[in-house]
Amino acid sequence: MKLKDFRYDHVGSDVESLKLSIANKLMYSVGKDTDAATTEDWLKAAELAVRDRLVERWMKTTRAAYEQDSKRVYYLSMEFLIGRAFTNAMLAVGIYDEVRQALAALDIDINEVANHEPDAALGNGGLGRLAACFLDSMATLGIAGMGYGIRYDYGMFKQQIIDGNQVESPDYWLTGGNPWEFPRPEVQYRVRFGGHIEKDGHKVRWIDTQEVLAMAYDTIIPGYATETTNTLRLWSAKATAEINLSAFNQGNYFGAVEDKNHSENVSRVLYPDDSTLSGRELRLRQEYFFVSASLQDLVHRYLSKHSGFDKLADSVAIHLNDTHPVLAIPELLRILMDDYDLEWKKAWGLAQKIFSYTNHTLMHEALETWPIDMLGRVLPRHLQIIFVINAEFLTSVTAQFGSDVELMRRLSLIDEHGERRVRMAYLAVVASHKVNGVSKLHSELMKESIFADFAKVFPERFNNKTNGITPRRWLSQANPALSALIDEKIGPDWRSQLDHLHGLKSYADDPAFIEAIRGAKRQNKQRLAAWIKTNMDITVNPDSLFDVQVKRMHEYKRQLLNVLHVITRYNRILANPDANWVPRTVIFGGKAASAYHMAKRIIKLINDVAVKVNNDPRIGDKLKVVFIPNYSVSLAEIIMPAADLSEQISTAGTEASGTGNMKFALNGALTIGTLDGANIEILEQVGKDNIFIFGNTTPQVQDIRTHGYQPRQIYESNPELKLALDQIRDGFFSPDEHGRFQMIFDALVNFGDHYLLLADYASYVETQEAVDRAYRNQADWHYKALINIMNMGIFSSDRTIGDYAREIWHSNPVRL
Ligand code: GL9
Repeated sequence: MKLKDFRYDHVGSDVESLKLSIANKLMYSVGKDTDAATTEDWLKAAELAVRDRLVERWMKTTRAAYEQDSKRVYYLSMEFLIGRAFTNAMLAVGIYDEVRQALAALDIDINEVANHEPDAALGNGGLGRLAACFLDSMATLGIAGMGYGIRYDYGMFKQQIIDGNQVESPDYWLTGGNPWEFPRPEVQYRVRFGGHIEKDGHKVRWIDTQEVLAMAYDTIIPGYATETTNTLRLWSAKATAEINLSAFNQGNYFGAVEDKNHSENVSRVLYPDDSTLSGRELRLRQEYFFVSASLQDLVHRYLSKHSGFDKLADSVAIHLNDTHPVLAIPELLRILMDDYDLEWKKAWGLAQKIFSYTNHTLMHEALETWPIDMLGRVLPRHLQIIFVINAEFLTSVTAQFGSDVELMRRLSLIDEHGERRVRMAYLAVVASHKVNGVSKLHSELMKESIFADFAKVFPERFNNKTNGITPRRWLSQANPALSALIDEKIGPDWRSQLDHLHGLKSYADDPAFIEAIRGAKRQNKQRLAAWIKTNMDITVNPDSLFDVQVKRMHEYKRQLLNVLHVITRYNRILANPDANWVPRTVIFGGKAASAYHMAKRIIKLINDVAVKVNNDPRIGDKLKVVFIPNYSVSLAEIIMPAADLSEQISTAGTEASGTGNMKFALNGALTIGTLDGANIEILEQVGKDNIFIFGNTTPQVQDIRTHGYQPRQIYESNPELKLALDQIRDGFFSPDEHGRFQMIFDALVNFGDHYLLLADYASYVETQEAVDRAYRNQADWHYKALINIMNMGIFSSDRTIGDYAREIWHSNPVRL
């Protein structure tokens, strides 16, 4: 209904209006007096005031997308690692200074309140953070994009370091309420599990199911410097019956709430896994839960504007962020066939036009498969649909390639080795019109390895979309010092046109500008040093080289190689204390999956090495080691701008892309890295003189492996490496428990060193020496930093999303 005289107060964005709004929010929404208001209360009041400035645009975007019948892009992802929203929202609307002044007039420091906002940590690492950057870019580019995911009650666990060990505790991020979300109790869908199927003529009925309700919560996603404002819709599970009344009436209160709690578990907690997934049924249920609600929702939205499904593929694109949402494929087919009576052929034709899929890793453990038994028990109708897809697919392959039993076995959606399992990545490839990798190298390797046979069957499907990062959060918000310098020279437009950074080239020969770049870096290093002092009581020297490796803890990322260099440096300093050492602070951060013992042991080793090095009076400022606990998006915003050196040292061929590598370089850190993932493309942009590349290349790694790699020989023949490894083994860093790191020694020396650390050690240490030499010439170092900054334009997620929109989704911006 359109109300003619519907009026509301348009909220102004000048300091006075904001001040009044904040006061009103504190009073009427938070319900606090200024005397009693805590920092959290002021934060909430300010957030609600800022949120009001988004709502009008949000309505406008939603209305325009509907009226123009814009093609919708649905980004399905199990993870959205958004971080904080407050500062991002103010910068997007362009009211940061006004809010700062309004708060100041109320005697409140904007930084103080902003630092009280909890992170929305609904993701593990790069994959989830990429999804968050993509939402930002879709909104900024005006694409009618909507994210769909799960509203986990508990996000990524909190990491404490106690006695050098990782200790996990739950992250109940919703305790103080979440002002950025709008609960939509009127938007609920039934999601069914279990039961069995029954044939009724040619109709299939799925009956005797258990049900849970999915309720929508909408989060506003502001575009930068545009009115376009999109939605992230997250689903929360609600029991279909509040409590079991008859149990309750019989006095069994706990029994009465048990069922309710059980069914609501499906959205309780994010799986804190990096690639290795414990194949638990709850995870399968989570995946289906959000996919089913999302598909019902988008079909419902489509039908509010159309009758019949002829236009579905023109109106809807569904993107699968990794294999986690792949059940969307059989779910769409089920809805179209069982609920709307479409024929198989028609439904399948639509699906193939609608779905596209991104692969984010080649790691075997991360390629999801589900046992047929489990799938048949939890989702019998979907399993049956998958069998039909497989049969049709294999028939078409036979028609094209003749009957080749081996080929069929390799291509089948069902893995028949041992316990039969469904290969979700294969299902994604067969049903999608486009399949992409996330860097040039990864996209090539994908076609040679996991999808080699599919690349022959569907050569036109495979393509590359190199990842990107949003310059709003990762430069403008995280690094005000550098942003101000850039603004002075080329104006503010780089925030939405990152390639404008090329314009800094005119200042590359201006010593005063290089000196200013150095000053901004120094300021950011002081900011981080202060954080470390306050939170960890460690003093670090801001004039030392900040050498940083922050990312998930994983053997393939080779934090251990970094440790081997630290130990070697320590030994060298002791052997030659009076040499002119470049002082270094080596900073680590990252979480280990809770069941990943080796990764946790590596954390302990880093901390034991830190204790040894930091307390050795002979070392002083020459070397410090810091493990920053609880690495998160908001910590990354402080850490990355402070880095001089960015450690991107994965074994060549293992890191699909990396995105931290881009964030560091954009903030003027030089990379020390292997020719892996997007490092290769960073090298292409900055040139070999402005990056430190070392180690074996992907083909060399393959070669070493096929010719029988002998890490023990390398260990025996390199005295410095041998010393470091022996120290690790013999309790030099763990005098309280000598065998603590035997497993690490064994993995590297006796059990094959799967990630080739020893093969790259010499080259890495040598390249670290080159880093020292370069750092001695500060003017030249910061010149190189500028070359990095200047050439990062291509790594804007706006470029990435522009490519997806043009080449995969075929979507155009909404006109406002
Ligand atoms: C990852 C890759 O490992 C990264 O190299 C890549 O940059 C990102 C985004 O494409 O995806 N794939 C993956 O499973 N994770 C990645 O980071 N893991 C996590 O997100 C924990």
